[in-house]
Amino acid sequence: MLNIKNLKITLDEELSKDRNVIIIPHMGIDFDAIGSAIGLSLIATKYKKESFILVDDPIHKIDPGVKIIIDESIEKLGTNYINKNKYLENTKENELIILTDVNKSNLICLEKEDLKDKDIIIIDHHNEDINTFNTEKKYNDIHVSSASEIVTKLLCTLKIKYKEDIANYLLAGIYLDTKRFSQNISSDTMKLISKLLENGADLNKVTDFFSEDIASDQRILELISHATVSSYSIATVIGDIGNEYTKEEIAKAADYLLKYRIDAGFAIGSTSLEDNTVSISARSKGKIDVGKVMQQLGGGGNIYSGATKLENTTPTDANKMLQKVIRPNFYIDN
Ligand SMILES: [Mn+2]
Repeated sequence: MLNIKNLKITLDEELSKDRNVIIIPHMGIDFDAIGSAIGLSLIATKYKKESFILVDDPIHKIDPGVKIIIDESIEKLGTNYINKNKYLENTKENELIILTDVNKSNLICLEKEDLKDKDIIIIDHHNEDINTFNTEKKYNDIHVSSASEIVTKLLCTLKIKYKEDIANYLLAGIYLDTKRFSQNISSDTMKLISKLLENGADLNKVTDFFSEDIASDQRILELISHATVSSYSIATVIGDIGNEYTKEEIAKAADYLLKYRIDAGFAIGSTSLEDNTVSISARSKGKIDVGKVMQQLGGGGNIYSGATKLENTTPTDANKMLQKVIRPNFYIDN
């Protein structure tokens, strides 16, 4: 594994070659993945290399704040984005792949095969497993707060100047992965946050990216308004037929149910109308093992939280299946 100085040397070498750069964040793109990816595309630009950020998440599944950053970066910075099909159509043998905020093939939109002869650099802060790409050019430190922290450090090491927009995106990445600056902060993280602020980052703008989207919040409240409480003090909400929800919305609805005087809450809704996929999220206050309930439906979790995804069904039928497997024996004796 590389240290930051070796990573600088590696980038120096790899970005001096005549090639395009493809920056790959994880699927389910979040603030850290996008912030670090945009920072890396700036680095590629400084080496006069054309770079593309590979994003293949369906637009409606992208967090609204992340979507704002993507749109802003296109408009203000001219950042290039590419989807999976476009990438596969135009891929060139000698291109440089940089994975950021991810190191595993099962968490990106491409197959391991697609990258088998490619030059790959990994910049990450996650555990590795059998799906991790095999490359010498890897900077993966699980003790660092975020990929955005690593890229901020890289910008400092490479003495690359950047504007306030990029400072904001990187700060948003650190903000997310430190749970609003409350976890996993080292003195190095603080120094780099300070650098970002010196470069014009504005915490008000960053927290704005994280604001709830009114439309999405209203959909969750709409879901909640249909809640029914069955026997065993279990609340269930079923999404409108023909309405598509994100997994996060379903999860938030289940979270929300626990505000009420119930033992457990289940939220059910279509997450893909095209594939007839229905997701169920389950939350419990501890009396019911909702992980076990979700296991009965092919999912999993623990006592307090669980989820499953059902194919080829409707929310109504998914609810029937759910009600059948909710039995008193999932109550925990105490
Ligand atoms: Mn991260």
